[in-house]
Amino acid sequence: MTENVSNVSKEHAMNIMNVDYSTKIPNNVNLSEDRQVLKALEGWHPGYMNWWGDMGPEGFQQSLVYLRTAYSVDPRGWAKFDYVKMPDYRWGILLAPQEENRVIPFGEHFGEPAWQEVPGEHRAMLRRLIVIQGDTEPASVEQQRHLGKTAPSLYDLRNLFQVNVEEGRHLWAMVYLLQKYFGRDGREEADDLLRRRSGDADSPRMLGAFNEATPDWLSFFMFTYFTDRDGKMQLHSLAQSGFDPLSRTCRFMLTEEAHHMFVGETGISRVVQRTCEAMKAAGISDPSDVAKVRALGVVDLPTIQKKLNLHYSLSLDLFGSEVSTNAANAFNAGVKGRFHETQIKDDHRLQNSTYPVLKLVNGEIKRVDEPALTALNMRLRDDYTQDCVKGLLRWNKIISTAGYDFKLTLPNVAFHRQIGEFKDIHATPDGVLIDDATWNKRKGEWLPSTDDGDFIASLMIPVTGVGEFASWISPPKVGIDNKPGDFEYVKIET
Ligand code: BYC
Repeated sequence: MTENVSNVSKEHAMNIMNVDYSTKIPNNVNLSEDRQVLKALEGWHPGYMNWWGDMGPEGFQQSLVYLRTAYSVDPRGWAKFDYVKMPDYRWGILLAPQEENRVIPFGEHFGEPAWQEVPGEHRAMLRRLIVIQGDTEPASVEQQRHLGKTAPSLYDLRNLFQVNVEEGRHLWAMVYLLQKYFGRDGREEADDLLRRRSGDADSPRMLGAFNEATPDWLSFFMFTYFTDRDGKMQLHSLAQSGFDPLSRTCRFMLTEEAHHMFVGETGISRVVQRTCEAMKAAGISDPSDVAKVRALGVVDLPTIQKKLNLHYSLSLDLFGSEVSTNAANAFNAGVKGRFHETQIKDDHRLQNSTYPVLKLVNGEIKRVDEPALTALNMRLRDDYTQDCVKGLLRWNKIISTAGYDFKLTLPNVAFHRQIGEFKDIHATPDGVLIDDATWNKRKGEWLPSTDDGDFIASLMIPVTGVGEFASWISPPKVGIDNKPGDFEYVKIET
């Protein structure tokens, strides 16, 4: 009997999860009965399409791309694959199902019912976080818009476009929250999200890393590995939010985000794999012999390390200052929690606890206990670093299996920072403090130089033959949607 009842309710839940495609904007939030928000979103739609036309992927807009589109938010079968022209992609509003009786899992409202509307006293803070989150999504599309022209294969080209359309959808997700819950100023913020531009001198995107260039595919893989992983951590924290619609939105975004990090992790794996194979075939025993390795038409491991140093350090900046009253206030208010908040065994209020923070003390990098509340950015950043290590283990396994004595490593958190404790000093990747002159003399050893960039650029020759791959990257182990190696992921319109 109990089982029957639960089956019925499961089925009911599944129906709710299915996406309504009858309105112009696919959704599972009953937009057809929410005329005001539907109207606001429909009003915003043309501006979005203009933005996509101006700032989305350059070229390929009439090509058929084998894309995955969400049709339900049920984790077991939420997506279907089909050929779609990117401008016809069904961007929409998808929230994870509402959890019955969900309570606020942290902060001073701990244990109170989650909010279905914006609490007045936390309105400004919530709006700010939603706007910052929203701003990163179109920014990444803008940063990646030129990459289609130099894709190393149709498989990679398709993955780039999948990432791009989903970042576009994540922008829709934040715009929905702004338009539904924040009235006129929410609508203005939604318009501004289409106005700012990555790297623009007058109207840049809000966070540092989103104004940097993504000049080549190695950067793209590093970005999707390291910067999208900041996205994962931040979305996890916002998924804990007491503001339930934000929590539900972020929970569904995380399912899409996972593919982006997969693209990064496997992309770097494939570059490393190819380099090792080429070095072996050529009988090169020293992977640091950069000139010899480059002559093979692959990216040498020291240059991969430099790219890693750059993207990891830029991504660390996205966590804000190690000690932050903003973070403490957001936690206290029940607006932004910790990674895996509900699984942490403590009082979820943190009024009396401390957390060790890396700080600069008398010219040395030291751990200092700080109130846990103000140290929340540091804690999330530590969780992030742990999460990053997994990829390094895989890449290093490839290198050691090929018989090379070379290890990719994460640079010290004091290296190349523009935000927080270490922004005013220079440190080597090993965490040794150095003066300005030494930094200026040696930074080319640790960060990609113009020469490194030119070399990588020289490899970025598009490969568009079905089942073919550029010289510097291995084919993937499995295809998308289990397609065979010779699958035409993008039918390029010429
Ligand atoms: N650049 O107390 P502080 C993603 C500002 S990625 C520029 O140190 P707080 C994605 C800060 O705004 C995830 N400014 O830090 C990935 C504040 O300014 P105001 C995006 C910065 O506030 C790939 C001042 O410095 N989501 O989804 O505790 C592809 C002092 O702030 C930066 C989120 O970030 C910076 N790096 O934490 C696509 C979640 N860092 O207010 C998508 C929402 C700090 O004094 N955002 N500042 O003018 C947040 O939770 C927080 O705003 C931050 C900063 C974690 C970003």
